[in-house]
Amino acid sequence: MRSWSAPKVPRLPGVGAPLRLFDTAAGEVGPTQPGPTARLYVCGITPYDATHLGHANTYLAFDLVNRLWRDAGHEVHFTQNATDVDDPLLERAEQTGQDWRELAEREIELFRTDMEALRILPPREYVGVTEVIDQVAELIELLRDKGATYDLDGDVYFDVAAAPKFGAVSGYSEERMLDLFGQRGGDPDRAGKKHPLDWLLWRAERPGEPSWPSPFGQGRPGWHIECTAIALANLGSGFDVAGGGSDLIFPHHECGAHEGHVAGGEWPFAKAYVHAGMVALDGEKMSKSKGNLVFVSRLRQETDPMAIRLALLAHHYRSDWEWTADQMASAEVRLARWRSAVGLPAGPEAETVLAELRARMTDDLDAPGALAVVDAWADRALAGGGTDPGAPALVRDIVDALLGVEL
Ligand code: 5CA
Ligand code: ZN
Repeated sequence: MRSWSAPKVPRLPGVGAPLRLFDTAAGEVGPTQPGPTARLYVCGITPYDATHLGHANTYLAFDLVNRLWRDAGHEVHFTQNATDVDDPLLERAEQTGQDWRELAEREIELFRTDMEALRILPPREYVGVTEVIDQVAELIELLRDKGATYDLDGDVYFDVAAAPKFGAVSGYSEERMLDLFGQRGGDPDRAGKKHPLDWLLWRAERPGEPSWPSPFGQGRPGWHIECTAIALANLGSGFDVAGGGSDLIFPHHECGAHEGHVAGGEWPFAKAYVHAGMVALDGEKMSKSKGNLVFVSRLRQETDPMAIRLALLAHHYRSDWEWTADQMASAEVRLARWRSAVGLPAGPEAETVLAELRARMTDDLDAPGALAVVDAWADRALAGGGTDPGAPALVRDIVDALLGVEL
């Protein structure tokens, strides 16, 4: 599918340090070690409703990864999917009497405009699952040939017993896995499965549901296998970062990692599994199924998207936090101060701002720390300190390149 258009990223003097990130599988912060081209896969939306602030927060986190890698001199190969056929999408289309394809297309288009407004760098490949059903089916065939699948009344399951390292991504106990599996699209209680955690790879056609031909009969892909297939086809296995919100740790990234491992023999499937925290509203995780949402498209009607970006950056990407309207007001104040400061004819020297911002951001994306660095410079500049005529323009470029905020 069409991706979205890219904002310009200014080149900064010198080269940034290697990016360190918290890897869920390792349970600690460690250096990312990409080759000349860093490879990034970020799970995309299930397009049955508009982009909310929780989505925006997650995509912003990986946009920072992208920007910090570029600043360190890497090219970035970024791939993203859109889950344009799945149960929640089909259910919403059915409830509202819409065609599921039209619903998906409309919400994907709105997502593109939200991402552009927030200045999220676009993926090189933006892939709808319905575009790659054959690739997904080929991957399932490969898993079948390795003896990792079985048939249950026409549905094809991954046999968890074929994944010797199962649990290595999440580190969760079996009890917790079972609990989350049931909550997040799995079917632990289905009769006839060999193990409750076995997951669906191919779902045989049900009446009234879309389906495609495959070596396993008419049907459609299960959820996890889509991302494994799209990541493998575009990035290959052993790519640098697999990303998403923390609700994807289990089962989605866990199952995907073992699909990739069993199919390709390489472990780990992604070198690091990186997860953004959950944004809540009124005490509960923002989610399309609960309906407690603040939409980016709605917020953009009354607010500068750069203030939205700043409001999100005020939280560390890994923390869970709650959205409140006053955060927007403080972000607007900060944006205005920064704009005034970079509009001055001179300011305090900015090389240390660059060094400090790089230090904060390469240390597991400490955006709140980075904002404090820019705040301090802006305070000094607005108080009349500093005589460097090049400083305001350099700060403008630093904030643009590393934080994605256009002043
Ligand atoms: N299509 C799948 C991934 S393959 C999916 O999870 N779609 S989604 O639309 O439900 O979520 C899209 C992304 O936003 C995922 O990375 C998810 O982890 C993240 N996300 C969803 N809700 C929130 C939230 N409340 N806070 C932060 N991130 C969220
Ligand atoms: Zn995914």
